[in-house]
Amino acid sequence: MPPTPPPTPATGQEPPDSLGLSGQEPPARLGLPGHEPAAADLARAASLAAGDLLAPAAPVRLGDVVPAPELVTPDPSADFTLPADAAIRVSPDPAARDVAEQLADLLRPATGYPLPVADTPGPADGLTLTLGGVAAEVAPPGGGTDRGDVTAPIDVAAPVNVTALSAEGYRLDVHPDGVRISAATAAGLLHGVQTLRQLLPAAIESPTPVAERWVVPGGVIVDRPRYAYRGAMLDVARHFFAVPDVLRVVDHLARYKLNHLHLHLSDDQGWRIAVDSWPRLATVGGATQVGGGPGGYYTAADYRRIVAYAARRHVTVVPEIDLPGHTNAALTAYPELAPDKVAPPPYTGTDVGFSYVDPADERTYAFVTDVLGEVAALTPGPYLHIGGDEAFKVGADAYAGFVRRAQEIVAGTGKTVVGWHQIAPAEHAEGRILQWWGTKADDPVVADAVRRGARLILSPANHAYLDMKYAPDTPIGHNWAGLIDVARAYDWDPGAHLADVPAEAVLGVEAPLWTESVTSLADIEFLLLPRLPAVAELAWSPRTAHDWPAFRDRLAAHGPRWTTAGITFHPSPDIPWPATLPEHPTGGIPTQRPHPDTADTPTP
Ligand code: TNX
Repeated sequence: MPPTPPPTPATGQEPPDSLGLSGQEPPARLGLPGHEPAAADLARAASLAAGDLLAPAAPVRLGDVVPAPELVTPDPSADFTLPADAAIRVSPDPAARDVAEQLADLLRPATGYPLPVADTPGPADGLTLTLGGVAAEVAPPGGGTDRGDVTAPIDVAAPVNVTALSAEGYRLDVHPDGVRISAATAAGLLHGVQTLRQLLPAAIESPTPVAERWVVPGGVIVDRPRYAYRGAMLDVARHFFAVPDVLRVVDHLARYKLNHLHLHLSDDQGWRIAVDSWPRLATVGGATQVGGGPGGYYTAADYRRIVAYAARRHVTVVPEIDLPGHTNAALTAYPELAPDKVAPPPYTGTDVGFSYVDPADERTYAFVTDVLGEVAALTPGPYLHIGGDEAFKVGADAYAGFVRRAQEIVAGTGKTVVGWHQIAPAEHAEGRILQWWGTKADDPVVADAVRRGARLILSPANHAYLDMKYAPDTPIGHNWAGLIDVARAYDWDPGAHLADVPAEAVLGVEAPLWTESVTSLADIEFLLLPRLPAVAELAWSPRTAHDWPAFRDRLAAHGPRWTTAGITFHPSPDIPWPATLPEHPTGGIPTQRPHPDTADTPTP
């Protein structure tokens, strides 16, 4: 008899730190020698007993991964069962070792196994992470990033062909004695770890030990991303979210191989990052939010913590300071920046387009230089986002002049400038990136900016905006760009979406979450899941893998994983969730409550 699975762990509570989901670095590990709870011993004994029995097939199939891997070659005769005394062996490299530690942190809570990490060679009877030590593939000139066009097909017959993988690719080999993940970079290894996590039974998400046979389906996966930029945005300005909430969003990104977190750090309702040279931005401008709550802001230490936590998970933070519009909070703190030099009252509503810093005053450019300089100095990633959307009250020439100078200021910090696609008419700046959030497939002004050298991040509001409602009865969210159920989130092709834009101009895809009506971590997760994995698959998987019925089935298996981990999600009727979906305390739906009127901003 296989061991009886224990009851599903309680859900809805914060998962323990050791699961890597709460945003806290763990103080102590379950399953470390000397710290093992009795339940871990029980789990181990049950697993050993189970190993003596005729092994049933692995519960997960090798191809059941989101986002879909590029190449999957199952070998049902090669399933691997993780033994209680398995070790994790890793190439002697600090970044690879850190990935191995993260793998151990992911597996220890549910298995209760010690899973020591060793960077010495040993028998290949456990989990092995091998850093290929080969040069990462270089993108071709012209910014081409859709590696489907630029690299040779993967040769699965080659022993460990990491040279064919892009910078973030990996190869995962499962055979009866163990699992080997090979990659050219630590980022690739971590993506392989996320795949391995999904190949284990759903109970691996349990924060406490579970009696389970930890079987991994046999065969080989070779995988690499379609786009270099795969992201999500969190608006921490309309409502402020404390550091642990942001770290948990990073965990969700990493789980689905997304590699950029765009933080919308300023807007009319709040300024969310401390700036030493203009201190009142945070202390005065950060003191409220939509609906009039207390707001908040990140100190430099808070922001560094987010950046470091993300970096460990190979996620790059992209900070946005929205200019010249969406600046009411800044004007409450420094009225000298306002066109009429009068401090406006704090704004806690949800209208847009009414505020702006004075583009005709040199003091404004001193402010922009100081702020962007400080944010750049805190940010190791290559990008600085200057917003640029909905400055409705600034004339076209003054706007273009402002953007030109802001772009120069960013260049002076050594960063690459990103802006919402409204900056398109302004002069080209070397390497600039436009984030397109339109709803029509034809945008001649943006196509022209691309001809002048701009690259694009695609966030079509009618597919990728995670603040849109799923359905008319969704309790939070907007509908100005339409309703976005999971099928709609999945139903577009970033490589062919915008007319007159060549595929190689597309750097990648981002799913923004605006938070006018979003007030808690549960709300964030409810809107993110299950749509974020749909966006992730568009950004990561080859177009040839695009297949709604298959995606829907693969995604369904994530419901029990989220519930087991205590993660809220929308149980969308598009998805054939397993009948045995563990009960979530709130049914996964945020509590209905009065929320700001989401009757919506104008269509772009
Ligand atoms: C438009 S998209 C905005 C935001 C709102 C959002 C609500 C963009 C660049 N600007 O200011 O929060 O709609 O969906």
